[in-house]
Amino acid sequence: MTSNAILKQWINEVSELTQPENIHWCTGSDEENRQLIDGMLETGEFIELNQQTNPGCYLHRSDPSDVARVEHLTFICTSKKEDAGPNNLWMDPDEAKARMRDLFEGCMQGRTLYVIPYCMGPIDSPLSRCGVEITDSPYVVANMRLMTRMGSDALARIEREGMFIKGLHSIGELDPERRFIMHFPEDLMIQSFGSGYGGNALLGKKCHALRIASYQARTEGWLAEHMLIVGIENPQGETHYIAGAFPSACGKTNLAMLIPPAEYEGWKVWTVGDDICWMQPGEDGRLWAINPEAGFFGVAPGTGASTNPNALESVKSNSIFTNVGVTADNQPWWEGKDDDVPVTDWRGKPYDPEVGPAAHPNSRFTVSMKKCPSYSDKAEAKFGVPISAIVFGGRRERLVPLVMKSKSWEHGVLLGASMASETTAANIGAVGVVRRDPMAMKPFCGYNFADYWAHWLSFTDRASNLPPIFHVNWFRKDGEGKFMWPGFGDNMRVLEWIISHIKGEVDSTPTAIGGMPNASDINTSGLDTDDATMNALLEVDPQAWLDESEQIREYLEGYGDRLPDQMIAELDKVVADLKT
Ligand code: GTP
Ligand code: SPV
Ligand code: MN
Repeated sequence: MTSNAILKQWINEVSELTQPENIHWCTGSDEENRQLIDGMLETGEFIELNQQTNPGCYLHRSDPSDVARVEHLTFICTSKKEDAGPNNLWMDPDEAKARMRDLFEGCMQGRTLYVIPYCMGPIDSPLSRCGVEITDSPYVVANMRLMTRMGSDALARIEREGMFIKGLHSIGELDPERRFIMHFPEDLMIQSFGSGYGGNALLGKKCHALRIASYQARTEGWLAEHMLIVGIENPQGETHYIAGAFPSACGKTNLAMLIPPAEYEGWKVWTVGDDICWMQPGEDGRLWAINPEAGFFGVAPGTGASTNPNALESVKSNSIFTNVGVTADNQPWWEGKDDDVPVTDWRGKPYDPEVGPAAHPNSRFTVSMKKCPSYSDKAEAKFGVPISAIVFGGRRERLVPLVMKSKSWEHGVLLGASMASETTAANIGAVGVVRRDPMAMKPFCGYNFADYWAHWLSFTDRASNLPPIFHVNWFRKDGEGKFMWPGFGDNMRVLEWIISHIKGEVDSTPTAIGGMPNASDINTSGLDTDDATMNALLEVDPQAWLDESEQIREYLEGYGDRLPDQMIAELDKVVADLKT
């Protein structure tokens, strides 16, 4: 139990409403985890994988209708609709609470109510924030144990500080018609019903660490972002930390743990975070960042020895796999893993390539960050790491160059706000459709994007030594639909250019849309990418950018009077330059 009266009272209220058979306060101990796993093996929620080859690894098959986030059922419930903005679905808080009350009523009968105290960020960091998730899903408990600092230490901090986010979750009947993910930022509260999957159910992740945290960050003067944090150490032992925002399933995990190409002897890559970054100005005027998470909930398909060997190594043991296929000797398998042959698909049916892939495109692994060979112990640093550069990027087949540098912080904010990307399987809905995804936060910003951009712009007054902002695109395709840039570990070549540029070792050529590298300054030795391809990857087509700028303008104007004037002023400058 707990000495915190508010927590005690809330648990009582929720258990009266949901009527669970038992209440279990999670401590996070190994013994507790063992018991949870044994229970799930009995109910079939966990399937044991080959314990010789994959010790401590289990497979979970989610309901086939419950395989990704549900943006169309995710709401921001602020008292004023305008505060949620055109970027969010909104519902009146009273109406939302009444609806959720109906859904939660009696929903835990015959089930155990788990109380999960958790801390987002290092347990002793002043930048960290705590929450309590109530759930009736042992799968959620097992995942939260890997993804957050969960259990007794977090509860002790909550009791010390008296502050926590209230997250209430039930899988309900997993009925897509009775599924809602509601956020009440004014009450620091989350309510999620009817899904057991990822961002819908692990409430510390997108619901707390992005939607609620971004709302808090705005009033408190910091940033909660959908960003990886990676440290690049050169052979002289100097490390630069880069924060990168790419939309869901667009390469954050891969970039966070890349292995540099053979040409980069003596360079090291350190993984601080792969999905979420909380940043705030330090006394030195730089932005300092922590990763609020403790684990990876990574996309499985495409994770292989040539693309992401560090991820592959991380998930050899003590990992949860959700919706992957299985081989004849009971090992987890997904498209892009290796040459093994799956016998069972993610639904548990005999694998038939005619029917579909073995692994669901949004199948995932869950594993503690500490298992990653490139894990940085700076992930536990109380004040985080200083950020040398911010990188935005999307999945764009055409137009957007491999890399460019913003002209100023304000122009960088425009670059972030203008981001667009092809949609992916991380959300239920159409895949491959280009949509605006500012700062990779379209599904995750807990308030009006216009106010969010104003908040970003305000950092020129908050921090004297802001990092430069870059934009990258690993996903350009040629006429035959093939990726023009090798990507993955070779993205190191672009990161090296970014760092050299920050250090003043290489120049960029100013263009209307930003500073472009000289092709010869990007190290391509050992690559078979020819000069023509490099030039195409770095080319700026003024007419196409004028068209793009018009679409950006139309999008930004959709935010009406609340849009900061500076955004249009920056865009006007780009357009004027494009015309000359
Ligand atoms: P979320 O966890 O959904 O936020 O995704 P993420 O941004 O961490 O994406 P992740 O690194 O898991 O990559 C998603 C997919 O993109 C995987 O199938 C990768 O194999 C693929 N991918 C990642 N980086 C690259 C790259 O540089 N080039 C290409 N072509 N594909 C990439
Ligand atoms: C994303 O969709 O951006 C993810 C996976 O990182 S989820 O946890 O489902 O949000
Ligand atoms: Mn993500």
